[in-house]
Amino acid sequence: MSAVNLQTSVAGVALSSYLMNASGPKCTTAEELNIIGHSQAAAIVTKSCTFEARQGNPEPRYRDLPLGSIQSMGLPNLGYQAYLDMVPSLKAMGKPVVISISGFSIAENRTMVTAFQQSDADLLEVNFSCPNIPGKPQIAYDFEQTEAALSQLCQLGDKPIGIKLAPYFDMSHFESMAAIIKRYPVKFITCVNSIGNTLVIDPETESPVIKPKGGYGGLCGDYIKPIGLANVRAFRQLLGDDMGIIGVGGIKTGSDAFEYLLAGADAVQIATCFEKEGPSCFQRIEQELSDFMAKKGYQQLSDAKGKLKAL
Ligand code: OXC
Repeated sequence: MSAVNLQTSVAGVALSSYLMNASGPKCTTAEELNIIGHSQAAAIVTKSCTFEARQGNPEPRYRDLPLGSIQSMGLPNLGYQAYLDMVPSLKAMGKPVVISISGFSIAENRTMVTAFQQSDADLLEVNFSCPNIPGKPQIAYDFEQTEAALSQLCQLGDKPIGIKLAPYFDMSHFESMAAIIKRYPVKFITCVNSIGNTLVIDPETESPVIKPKGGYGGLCGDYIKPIGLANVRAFRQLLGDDMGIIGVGGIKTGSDAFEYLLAGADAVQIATCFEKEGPSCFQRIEQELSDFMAKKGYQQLSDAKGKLKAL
């Protein structure tokens, strides 16, 4: 259907196109995952699971904003066992299954990674960067903890392990994280998670727009696209062509997706746009990306991947 060939792969797993959902909105229940399975998304990505099921943070915990959203969901999910039980029915929909795992300790992550290593899931994305759990700082900002976790989680089976990273803002942080990643068999990275602990205030009510953590929440959507692009670009340069890189942050058009391709992403994930528009966004953005690339005379993703031009 696409004039341009949008087939790609991440960590050796073939994808029929460049776009999938992010572990974020509308991917928690079997019903929601079924909708993704029947959409044009190239893979089914689950909501980050924890050891036990969670209701998540108190409401209101999500607010649409003019250029995106702020949220502090607090990892509401069914608990890892439910997703483990769901793997066969998700796989039956005929596309790769990406399991997002977000334990509150290395021991919990070990247990969950071990369990999913023995399942038919295709990729395991360990979330080191949820900003919304009171009292649990993001592992991705603690380089020692990140290293301690990777040293244990990468040896639990042959399925490709990736990590979902927090947004970094300093070159030295890109370099430190890349050096750690290189020491372990991490097969892919997903960057970026929301920008944590931002504050949106309603001047009429004189309060924050979300309740958890006194209003501090993860900023998503257009606001964070330049940060997502910078993280993908920096890690592509530091980690080389063999690292799988999935870009996330503010993708809502084909040209947004194309910018992530130029920065070096192998695939992209859609969060806020999927939340606002629903599953038709995957086909629309895919078509827009194909049209945009066709107009430039490109035939496949590799024609432009990582080929950001110098000024
Ligand atoms: N990042 C996550 O990893 N999780 C969700 N929000 C976010 O920004 C959540 O559930 O709070």
